[in-house]
Amino acid sequence: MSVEFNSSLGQLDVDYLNPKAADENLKMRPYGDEPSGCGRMCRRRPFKTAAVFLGLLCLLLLAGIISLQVHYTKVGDVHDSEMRDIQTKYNNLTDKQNKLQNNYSNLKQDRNLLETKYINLTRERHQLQISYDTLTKLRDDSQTSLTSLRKQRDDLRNEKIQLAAEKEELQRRFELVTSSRDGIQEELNSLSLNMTEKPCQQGWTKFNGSCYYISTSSKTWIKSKKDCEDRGANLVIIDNRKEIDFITRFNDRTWIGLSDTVREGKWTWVDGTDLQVGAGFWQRGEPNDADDGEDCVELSRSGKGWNDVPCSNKFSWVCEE
Ligand SMILES: [Ca+2]
Ligand SMILES: [Ca+2]
Ligand SMILES: [Ca+2]
Repeated sequence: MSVEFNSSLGQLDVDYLNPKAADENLKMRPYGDEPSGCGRMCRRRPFKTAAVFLGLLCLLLLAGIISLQVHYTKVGDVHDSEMRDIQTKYNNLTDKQNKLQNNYSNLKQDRNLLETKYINLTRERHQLQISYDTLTKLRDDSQTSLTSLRKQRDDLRNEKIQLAAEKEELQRRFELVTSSRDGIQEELNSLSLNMTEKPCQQGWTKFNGSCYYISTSSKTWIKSKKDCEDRGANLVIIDNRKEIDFITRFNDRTWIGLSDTVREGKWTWVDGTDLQVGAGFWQRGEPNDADDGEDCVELSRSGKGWNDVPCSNKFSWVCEE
């Protein structure tokens, strides 16, 4: 470094680029060999100026350092505040992250559970689908069987109706044939009897092998019975419904040969035979022995059967031989 003092200007010239040269310059210049014109004052002035300059420089440096210190103190405070904020934000974010992590874990567990349920439900749905298909096939088969059975039932119903009609027709023909046969048989029997047995008396009517006298007047039961006996016969003894139909052709009310005059309630024919209990062709509610005085039996056309009445009544009568 070379330092030169410009005496004319009162300045110190220093060669900062060449310190050795400056030092040499100072050494080469002997003490007292100062520039002419300023003397001892000229030798002291550069040092003072340099000292002042250095002092100012030091002050500037000190001020700069203080400024920097203040600046960095403020910056440090701001930095600390920001760091606290950042730390707080970091902590909050960490909490949120933990919560999110927990939520994520919970959601993951829920998802796994849901996935398991989904798999189970899918399996159940598959089983249900199989069951549904099976049931659908069974239903279709049952429907087909039901339709077939209904058709068979309808066919059977039609056949039953036809068979019932045929049965009725056959029954009707059978009854006609039976009736015709019975008529022919009856006529045959009548012809046989008429041909084999003796003829009836004058005024008597022959029917089914017997001869009948039909009265033209009315008498009590006793007198009617005596009239028949006088004719060599008896009051008619009823053997069947055909005989009733024959007798009721002539009169509405006719004495027949049945009474309980010997013992009440014991019905006896005029030939001495007893009527079997529960037998006969009684009208509804008869015999009733009304007023304790009905012991003789009439045959009524309008009543279509027998009735016990007082023997003193007067009716037509029929004798049978
Ligand atoms: Ca008879
Ligand atoms: Ca009676
Ligand atoms: Ca009666």
